[in-house]
Amino acid sequence: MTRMPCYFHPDQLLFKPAYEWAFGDKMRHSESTKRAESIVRSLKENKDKYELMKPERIQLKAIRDLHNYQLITLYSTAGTLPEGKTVFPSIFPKGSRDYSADPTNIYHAGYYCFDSGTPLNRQVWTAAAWSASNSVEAARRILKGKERVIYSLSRPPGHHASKDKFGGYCYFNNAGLAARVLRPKGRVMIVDIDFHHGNGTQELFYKDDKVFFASIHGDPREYYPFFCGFPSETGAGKGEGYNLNVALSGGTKLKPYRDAIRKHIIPAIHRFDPQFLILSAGFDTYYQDPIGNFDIHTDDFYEIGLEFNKLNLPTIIVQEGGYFTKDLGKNTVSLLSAFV
Ligand code: SP5
Ligand code: ZN
Repeated sequence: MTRMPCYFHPDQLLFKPAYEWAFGDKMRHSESTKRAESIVRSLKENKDKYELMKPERIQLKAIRDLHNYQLITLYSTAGTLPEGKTVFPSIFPKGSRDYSADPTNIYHAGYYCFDSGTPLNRQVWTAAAWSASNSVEAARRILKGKERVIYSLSRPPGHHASKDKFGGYCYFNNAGLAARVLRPKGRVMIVDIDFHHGNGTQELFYKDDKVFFASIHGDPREYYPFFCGFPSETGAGKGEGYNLNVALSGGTKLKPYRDAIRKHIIPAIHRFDPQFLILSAGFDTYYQDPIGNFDIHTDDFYEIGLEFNKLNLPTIIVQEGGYFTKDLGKNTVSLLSAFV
């Protein structure tokens, strides 16, 4: 039996965001290295099923297929910050004026960002580039057809990042980069099961009829990212009908969650008839998660995984959120085990 390839690079751990600003308070940053460490530990405990591998380092060209040059330049500017210095974007220009920003000036970061929870420091570029390398390598490998399912331990996460903006702990859109690799070879379905709406991924493919984005998440009237993720957002132009949002209230348990997947997402997948599936897998739906507000338990992730494994598509599972670090590894392995 071949084991499931799981991509991860140890230099992803060099990035250690110390704190964040949220709802007016300064707090310990949720997106800690403990997250990846917990997952790596669980994968190693199940060596018979999962094979940890290091990716090739992503080329600038592959990033530029999705993100604009200014955003990339900003991260390399962050790479010149002194050790230990953190910059939080805090000025966010809005409206229709023709602003100009300079990505070589770190204090212009707010132009390329939409929240104050996503710090820049000397290590962010290295970690984000390796995080993206995992999903791109997974996509290239899935095209070879040897394995049907590959896992990308992407950390920092990606689904809030768009072409030209970062935020929500996300710098490069790892799932989007994988989709970009697969798209020339066939229709790509992205299903986002993170607690939060994947606003970045939605934006990237909103006008695209070759990449269908579906997300099931906490109702944005109540939860981050607040201003998008509504069912009325169905795509635009050629992409009209190729975007689907399912918003659920806080406290949702497995049964209504799975019913919503079966009622809304699975039929959309069958209609779209994709050649590839990318699962943006966040685990902040876990009942103990400090940020998410659903009532999903460890064994439930296996049940959720089964819904997608049944489709029998070439599948890339890309790590997104999940902040109850003690159980993150076992929750991840619970989901993955539905695919082995
Ligand atoms: C990838 C991902 O899951 N990003 C989530 C970004 C959420 N940002 C808002 C976090 C608000 C933190 N609130 C902490 C409450 C502690 N009780
Ligand atoms: Zn999330």
